[in-house]
Amino acid sequence: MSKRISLTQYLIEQQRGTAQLPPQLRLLIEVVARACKSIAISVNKGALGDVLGTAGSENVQGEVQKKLDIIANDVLIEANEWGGHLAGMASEEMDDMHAVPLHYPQGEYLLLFDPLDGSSNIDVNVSIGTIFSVLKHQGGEVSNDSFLQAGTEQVCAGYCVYGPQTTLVLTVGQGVAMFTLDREQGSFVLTQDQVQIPADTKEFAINMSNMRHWADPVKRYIDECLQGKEGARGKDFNMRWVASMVADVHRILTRGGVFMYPWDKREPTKPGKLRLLYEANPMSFLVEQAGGASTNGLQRILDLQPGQLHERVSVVLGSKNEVDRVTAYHREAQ
Ligand code: AHM
Ligand code: MG
Repeated sequence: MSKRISLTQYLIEQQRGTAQLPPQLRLLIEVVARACKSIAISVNKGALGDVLGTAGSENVQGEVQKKLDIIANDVLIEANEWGGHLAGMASEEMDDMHAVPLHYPQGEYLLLFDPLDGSSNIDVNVSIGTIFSVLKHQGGEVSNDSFLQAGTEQVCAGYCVYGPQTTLVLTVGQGVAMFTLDREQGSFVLTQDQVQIPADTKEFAINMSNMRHWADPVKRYIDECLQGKEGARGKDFNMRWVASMVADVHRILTRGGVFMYPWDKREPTKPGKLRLLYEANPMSFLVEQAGGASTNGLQRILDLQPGQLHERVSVVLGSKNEVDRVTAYHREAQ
């Protein structure tokens, strides 16, 4: 049997190697991974752990919170606040950022997360996940504004998908690595390094029920895919939509594809459904590190300067040639 590399060993090698991963960042990643293991245990218990159903509250975005949204949020906060590696945290489930209590040492990093992405899939036993992004605190008193940094400033991003396997996917800016949770050993084991997304694909992911609300460039792209071999693209396309971004992006990192959650006419003043800081940015960092591309239809997502903590954004990401095509259609329509 080939030698197994644990997440800890991988991170220590990143610390010694060209990445020169700072020890505080290594600690942060290990703590997030530990929190994900704990969340995975709750997810796996399901109805037996009384973790399904709604919590009877709403988050700042007016979305009904599920019990597991809150459990996952609490697990991430409790795991991360005392280690001395963070200055603050921000989450989809909290209106404002959470400062590290003053009786704990203050660190130099900021952690953002969507504690449980794909909430509508929790109760139906379909893959869900945790998404996270790490920034450096630029100094001064930590506030919501401290988190308003472009995605290019991320020093680490990743997600953990709770599916048939629990898989942690990570980048520290040196490519993308995947780790599978060995439940008997209780540790994440490296199962794929230097993940690459093929530049071409025959698979798209979009919520087709919103078709009548889409902008013309999105309609044009999907119409051409649907025309298949007989149409402009000259090939048949397949469609997948899990409704958990984590699961859809995981498929794209594994075998290619294009994922879109575009702006649509349902709520024209909203730029999109997904949130820039803790959904689109970390996923865009991972996708670019794996050779893919990510735009809001016009601009590279990682270049966008956020104006608000819970800002939303239109998302097109995945196989480079398809993302370039969708982006070109938007630019032509301007
Ligand atoms: P959530 O963070 O509240 O779970 O919402 C984000 C999710 C994404 O994971 C997914 O891509 C999208 O919402 C699905 O939306 P829809 O229900 O419109 O298909
Ligand atoms: Mg989400």
